[in-house]
Formats: sequence, C-alpha cells, structure tokens
Amino acid sequence: MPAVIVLGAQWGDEGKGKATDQLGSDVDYVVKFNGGNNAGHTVVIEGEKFALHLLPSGILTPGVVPVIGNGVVVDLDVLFEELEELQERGVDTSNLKISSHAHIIPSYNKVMDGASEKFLGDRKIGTTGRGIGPTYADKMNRIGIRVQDLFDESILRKKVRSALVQKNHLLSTMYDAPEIDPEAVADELLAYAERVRPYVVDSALLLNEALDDDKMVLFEAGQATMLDVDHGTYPFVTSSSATAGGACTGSGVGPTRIDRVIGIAKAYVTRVGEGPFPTELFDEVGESLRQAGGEFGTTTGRPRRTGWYDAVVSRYASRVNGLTDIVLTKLDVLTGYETIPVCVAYEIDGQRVEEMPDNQTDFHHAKPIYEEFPGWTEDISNVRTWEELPANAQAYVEALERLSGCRISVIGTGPGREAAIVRH
Ligand code: 2SA
Ligand code: GDP
Ligand code: MG
Repeated sequence: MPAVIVLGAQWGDEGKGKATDQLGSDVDYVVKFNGGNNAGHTVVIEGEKFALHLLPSGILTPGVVPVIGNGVVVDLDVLFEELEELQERGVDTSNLKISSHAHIIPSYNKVMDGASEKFLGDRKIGTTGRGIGPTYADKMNRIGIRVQDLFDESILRKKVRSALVQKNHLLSTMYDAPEIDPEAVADELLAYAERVRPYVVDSALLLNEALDDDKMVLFEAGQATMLDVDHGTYPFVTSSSATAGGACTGSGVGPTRIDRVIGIAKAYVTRVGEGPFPTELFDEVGESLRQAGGEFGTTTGRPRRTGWYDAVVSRYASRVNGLTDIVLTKLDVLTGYETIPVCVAYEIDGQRVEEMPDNQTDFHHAKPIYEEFPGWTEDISNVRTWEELPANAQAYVEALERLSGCRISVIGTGPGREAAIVRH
C-alpha cells in the first residue's frame, strides 16, 4: 500500500497523530497537506508526550521524511519553535521538506483572525486564532505570500504591500485597529529566508518520484471531514480541505495513485469551537467523557464538547472520502457505562432522516435517534487482541462497523503507540 491517506472522520482530535505514528516504521514519507498550526496532534512514545501543531507526526519516526505540502499554511515563528523544541528533545528534524508553493501566515493574519471573530459576534466560528482563515482567504483572493517569495525580496515587498492596502483599510475603518507597516512585516519574513531555504523543495515532484520508486507515502490530514470547507458544517468549519480530495490538491499527487483512505473515528465524538453537534451531551455524562478522555484542545487548551458516536456522520465520512478502513480510537474511554447510545439516524422537523441532511439548516435542527448497546466494566487498556475484548465491547465495535458502512481495521485502547488491536 504505497499511498495512504489518514484523515479525521468526525470533528477532529480523533487520534490521527497517534495513528500516523503507529504506521511509522513502514512509512517513508509523511505529508501534511492542509491546515497549519491550528492542528494539534498528541503522540505518546514510551510514556513521553509530544504535541505537534505544524509539523507532520512522521517527524517523530527516525528515517521518515516529513513533508509540509503546498496545501499547508506555515507560520514561520511556529515552524522554528517546534523544530527547536524537538531538537532539544533529541529528535532528528533534518529530513524535513517544505513545499515552495505553501503559503505563509504573515503576522497580520493573526490580527485579522481575531478581529473577524470579534466582529462576527454571536456568529463567531470559535477559531484557534492562528490566522488560518485569513491566510486561505488571501490564497484564494490571490494576495497570499508563498514560501518561494522569501527568496525574492522585491517581489515579497510588493506582495506584502498590496495585501496590506486592503487589510489596513479594513483595520482602520471597520475594526478600529492600528494600521500595519508593510516594510516591517516584509523585514520580519525576510529574516527567516536563509533558515527556511535548506528545507524548501518541489514537493510534488519529490512525492511522485517517491511513489515511482515504490516508497510508502502517508498523507496526514489536519482537522477533519466535518470541519472541511466544502463537506463540513459550513460556516462552522476550518478554511482548508481536510477530506481525501485535499490530499491530492494539497500535495500534487493525483487521485489514481492513492491506495487506501483511512478514517480515524473516536468511539464517541468531540468538537471544539462553535457549530451544530447533534449528539452533544450537556450533562455529567458529557463531563465524564471529557475527563476520562482528556478532551481538552491540544493547541488552545479549550475544553472539547463531547457526545455519543454518530453513525450518520461516520457514514457521511465514509462516502465523501471513499474510506477503505476506519481506525476506531479511545474505546478504552467507554469502559464503565451501563449502556452506550449510538446515533443511527436523525429526527428533523418530525421526520426520520437516515443520511446527513444536504441542507445546513436541517442539520441544525437534527435530533439524534439512538440505539442502545450494553456496556462493559472491564479495563481494556491492556487489551491487544480482539479475542481478549469483552463480548459487549466486541458487539459495540461490530455495530459501529455495520452502521458506519466501513470496516474497522484497528481499535485504540490507550494513548500509547503500542495500545491497539489490529484486526485487518
Ligand atoms: P480555524 O482556527 O480557522 O481552523 O478554526 C475553525 C474551526 O476549526 C476548528 N479546529 C479544530 N477542531 C479540533 N481540533 C483542532 N486542533 C486543536 C486540537 C484545537 C485546539 O487538536 O485540539 O487546541 O483548540 C482544530 N483546529 C481547528 C476550530 O475549533 C473551529 O471550529
Ligand atoms: P488528532 O488531532 O486527531 O491527532 O488528535 P489529538 O492528538 O488532538 O487528540 C487525541 C488524543 O487522544 C491524544 O491525547 C492522544 O494521545 C489520545 N489517544 C489517541 N488514541 C487513543 C486511544 O485509543 N485511547 C486513549 N485513551 N487515548 C488515545
Ligand atoms: Mg488534534
């Protein structure tokens, strides 16, 4: 399986980082293809915890080439902070490659992110405040700054000036904020040019040649299907393509070269930020999932909203991504519940609806229709084989498999690299 996509099947934080890391020793390249340092992947290796934001999780595996693809937005301060932190902890980061086409998050877009949220008022998105949305907006609006611009001072200055004409107008007239000096921004960016240069490559060429040589390439998504700008709960989404198609546009590898698409799904659901979430729990059960699962944002520390597994969402994720496998994570967190409800369909304005509603307003009205499954009390955190799983846990996994429309190949039973049951 030379080209594999790993992506989130829900609203993020399903454990993509751990899943990527687990495939680690078989993998030659790990490519991040969307998002930026809004992502937060926690990987635990021999009890040591690593939280990655901008860098692909593959950077933790010796010998793997981590690649920041063209679809990513790069905050240069964060890039070097993360690299230095890993180097201090003894991780070899010298293999990193960065696409010359990737866009840079200039400091002004963090200002714009905050200002935009403030002015949206109660329609705010609940962004991570990292400047992600404004940077993708600039990309589409063709006023973005790319990594390659760092190596042409005159072009870079022109681009920063023209981007800031519009933004300074907005800042001073609408946001009542001070204007930003384009030359100071350009100086800030140029100061990084020689530090970035050794990492910069034509990543589409690199990856296609790697596939020609039968190397294994893993594409690692940031965020998730339901946060995808096209297929998610728009406008309560991130601004990039977090679904399988994004792996192709965000890396320059064509869809005919992809062999497997693995969706990571938690055994329950979480969401950070605003937006609809039909199975959300507002009671002490929701709080118990949050505490047992350690559900706090890896990037911002925000408490994550929690709820029961939503099979309608999983079926949708299977469909829009063409999933070949699901990795079900955090089954261990469900130990101790007498019964475990699973959302199998929605009730929308009095009607039973089996599939994800096409209309966003309908989704805001969706109420979960649950099927209840008997729980188990055994601690499963040391379980490593299917046979050792309690019968009720097996039945729960089999039900999710049937309801989600995709086989469940791996089951996570703890945060550590080794804590998993491999079925296929
Ligand atoms: P943005 O900043 O423009 O991408 O925010 C838009 C929405 O996307 C959500 N989003 C996320 N949801 C879950 N996890 C993410 N990464 C971090 C983590 C989040 C954190 O791993 O925990 O630490 O808060 C992530 N990144 C973006 C965001 O909440 C908005 O709803
Ligand atoms: P990502 O953004 O999808 O990479 O996920 P995060 O790293 O933000 O959040 C997932 C959290 O769950 C991390 O703290 C992981 O260490 C942890 N985790 C992953 N898989 C499992 C599992 O099977 N069981 C438990 N208990 N924790 C897990
Ligand atoms: Mg995360």
